[in-house]
Amino acid sequence: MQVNNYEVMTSRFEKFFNRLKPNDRLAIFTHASCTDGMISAIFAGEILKKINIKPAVLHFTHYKKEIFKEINETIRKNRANKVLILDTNVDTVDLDGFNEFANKNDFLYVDHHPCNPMLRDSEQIIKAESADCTSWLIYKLGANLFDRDKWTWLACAAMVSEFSYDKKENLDFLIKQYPALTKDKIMKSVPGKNSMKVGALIIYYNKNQHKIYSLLERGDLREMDKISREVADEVGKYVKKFKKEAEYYPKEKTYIYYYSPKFDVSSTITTTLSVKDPEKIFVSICNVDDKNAKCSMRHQAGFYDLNKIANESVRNLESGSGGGHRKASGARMLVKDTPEFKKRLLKAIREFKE
Ligand SMILES: [Mn+2]
Repeated sequence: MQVNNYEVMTSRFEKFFNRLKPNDRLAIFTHASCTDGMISAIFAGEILKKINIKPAVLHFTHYKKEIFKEINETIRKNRANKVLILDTNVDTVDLDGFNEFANKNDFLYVDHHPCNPMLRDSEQIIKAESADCTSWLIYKLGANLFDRDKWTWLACAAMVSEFSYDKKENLDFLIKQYPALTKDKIMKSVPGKNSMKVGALIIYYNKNQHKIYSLLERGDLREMDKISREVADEVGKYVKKFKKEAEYYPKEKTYIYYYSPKFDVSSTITTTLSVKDPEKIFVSICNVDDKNAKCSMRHQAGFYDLNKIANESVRNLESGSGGGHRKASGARMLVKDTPEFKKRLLKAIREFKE
């Protein structure tokens, strides 16, 4: 059940942190590769510093069907007796797993993804509306628990990246901090730029979440600026190379480019190209590691349904998965299957023109 009352939420939040004891072993789970997941964990860490508790483990995780296998295993390995779950939508992805976990553990779950209607409300759950991103919730509900002034800039960056400004009260809060900010030019505002910088850190240190955590925790803005410039340069470099080096299929109006950027910027690159040339289909294929490849495809004009096309192109491929939205979609497959994937992709494009 979604909770909309901040007094109720604050009381649940404070109760959890107030019952932590110095010798407790706390496991924190948060959403990996996500600005909100990362900033939520930083704020929780600041609260814990205040009460002299060092978490036994901080674990970054992705949504998946059996997420509680991973959570339970991590709890067991780290002998944790208290658990904090942030921004991970676990009630929707694995409700059975959650219910079983909830019976056995002392925990707090803070999240803002649409609530599973079957989720039973409890003192240990804070499920807020979507516009109240998890970082914002911890910032707001933790008013009595940590020195927030130092962190307002980062809370605002999270709010921009999660579209929290769609709610009037949240937009008002942002404007109070940054009077020049307007909703239609929000990405040009200070928190808009900061959200891009945090996003660049997440792309750059893709596989090393703890490194991102420590940079943000230290507030190393110099390093952040440097990295976001480097990420922007890498995007710029491949946007230029793409049309020159990609294979072009005139009948399918499709560019396919197989390349290896220094870090995972392929979705930004394909989006950038597609916005400029909306009638074409842009396809990036990049290796994730020696065995696995990922593809991102974009087509703005809407003559093709990329969700269907991505789905069709990976059907029955070993470890293949694909889908997304009509204009923006993605797929994963084994590196050895990329030639077959390309063949199927072009065939699906020919067949699914609407
Ligand atoms: Mn979130």
